[in-house]
Amino acid sequence: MEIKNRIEELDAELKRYAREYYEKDAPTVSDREYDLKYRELEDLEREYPEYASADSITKVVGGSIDASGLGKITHANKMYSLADAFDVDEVRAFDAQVARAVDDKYEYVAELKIDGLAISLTYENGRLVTAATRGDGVVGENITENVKLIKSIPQTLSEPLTCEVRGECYLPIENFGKINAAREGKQYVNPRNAAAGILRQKVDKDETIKELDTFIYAPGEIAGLSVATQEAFLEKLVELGFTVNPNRIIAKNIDEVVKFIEEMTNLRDKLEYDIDGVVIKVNDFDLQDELGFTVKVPKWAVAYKFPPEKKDTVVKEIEWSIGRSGVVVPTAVMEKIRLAGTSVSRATLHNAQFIKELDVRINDTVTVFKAGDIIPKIEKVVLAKRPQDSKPLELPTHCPSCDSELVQLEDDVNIRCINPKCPAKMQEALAYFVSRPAMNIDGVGPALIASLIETKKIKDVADLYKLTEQELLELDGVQEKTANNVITQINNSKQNSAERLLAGIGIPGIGAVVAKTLLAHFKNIDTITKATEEDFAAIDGIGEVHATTLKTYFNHNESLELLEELKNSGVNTEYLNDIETRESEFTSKTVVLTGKLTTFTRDSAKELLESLGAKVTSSVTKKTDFVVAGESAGSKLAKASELGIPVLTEEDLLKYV
Ligand code: 1X8
Repeated sequence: MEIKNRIEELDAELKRYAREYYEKDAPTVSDREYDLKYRELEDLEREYPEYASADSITKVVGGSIDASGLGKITHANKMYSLADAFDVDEVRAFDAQVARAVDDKYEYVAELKIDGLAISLTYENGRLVTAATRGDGVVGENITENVKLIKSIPQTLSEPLTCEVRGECYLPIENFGKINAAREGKQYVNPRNAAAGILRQKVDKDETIKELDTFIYAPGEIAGLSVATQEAFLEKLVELGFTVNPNRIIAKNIDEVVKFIEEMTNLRDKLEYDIDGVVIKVNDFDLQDELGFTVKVPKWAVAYKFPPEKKDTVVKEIEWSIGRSGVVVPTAVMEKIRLAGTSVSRATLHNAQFIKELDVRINDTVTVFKAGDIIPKIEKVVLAKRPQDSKPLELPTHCPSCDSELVQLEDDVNIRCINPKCPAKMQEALAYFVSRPAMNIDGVGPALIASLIETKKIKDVADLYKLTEQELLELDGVQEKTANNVITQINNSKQNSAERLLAGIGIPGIGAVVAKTLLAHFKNIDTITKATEEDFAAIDGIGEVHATTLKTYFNHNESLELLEELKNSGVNTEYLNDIETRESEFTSKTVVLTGKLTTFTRDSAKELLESLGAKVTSSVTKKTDFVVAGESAGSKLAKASELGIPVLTEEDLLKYV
């Protein structure tokens, strides 16, 4: 997934910058750029803590655990996740499974599923000794000091018990609003992420920690508690001083569970905290033991997840912005609503065709949902609520950035700005040209691109290669070191194998993979510019649409001139990565790289593995054949051992170089 890759990429980049800064005393980026990237990483990790690596630069400085870092705690026994049920049928199927496995009568406890952060609390002789996040289920972060500030967590139990209990830490919706209002800079996106951010920060005296609350609901290690059922356990928790959620039932059968689910679905909007479903557990602990666990989840419990929320709101205006290839991207700006934990006021309308099909108009009421639980999308227009005087939306005729006339090509769902000098388009095009999958020019960030365009120092990608250090120094805030580095990076990129150039120039639909296929076949860009549509279409992996787009692109004189100009500046147009794919143990295998590699860079390890016939992917699944782990490998390594996937080291790879 893109976000995960971005997190990994930022972490790797920032670690390199930090090494350059601290160890080599030779920074290659400005402080501002470093700070912006650091903040982007922090924000992403806060928003997607599941992708944050345990040794991220935001937690570890200079390769060692930061003095104020949290540290790790290995759970006494694994903190399992639950199997999901996405509808009532799946809840009934769960019950059928329980019924098959259990001879006696059984009952369920149904509780709310709190949308927070799972925590584990350990008490010795009635005193709180450690607190940990769930982490990857095996190892969590030590949050003991922070947890001591949460009022609902007793530091001393009413009995001197030794036990471990688990529950959810959450931020009440009202406190979420308060904290965001008081927060300078970036807002937390929802209470869950806010809770994660607040609870896992290094500063332990932060006042906002006091705003967190908890519900405890699960036994970790409770040998001394002498309770035989979940319900008795929950009651005991209250006696001991914990806060337990009162919304629960003991259900004699699955119909009662289903009724509870319906009631809780209606209650959801009225609660002061976010919930994302209902947890159903077999009540009796002996029966739980009898049912046992799969490798991943208990067989005696299931989590019913609420379907994605949908809500109606009103479209106030349509914003038009310009994308990389001049595509005009419409965004609906709507009245703010709270949807699945976040405030929503914008949704993409994709393209002109989409707008036509949806027939959305200003002041229309629309039904909004979140795709993949993250991205707000408009499902439909509520026609019954359309104002009498409404008129179909008029598509823009001129570019919002450069005011040149927009065009819609035949069979194209988009309207486009075809002005090659359009600044908005140029910004996007340049950002893509320098990006990792394309020319991979480090140090040329969005801010630098913007000022280069604004000061008219560049008007297309070819101008990058004509930049001088002097010109860079004329820009605000550019120091000599930065200027020097930028020029070096740009110069270095001239030696790239030509598929990077082909991917970088932004032919619609031609990304890194297609570009590589083309260069592997034609060997250089000159030949590609002269190929026919049939030549293209005959290549494995090149579709008819690609073939047409390529031909159209190279039929334009401007395209050929641009390539000529790049070539004259010394940019390589030959395919250099002509490595024969060798037969090896890795041929047709799926490999995941993780941790810090020292002998290889990520790219070179990937390239080597690919030359050995492997497919390199980013997440460890049952389909993964090998994991290559460097230093401080985290959750992916844990996952590999869990799944029994062979783990290799860098040295193992060296044999193939
Ligand atoms: C996760 C959660 C559970 C409960 C409530 N909220 C959650 N987020 C509960 O049992 N009432 S259980 C659970 C888990 O086992 N992963």
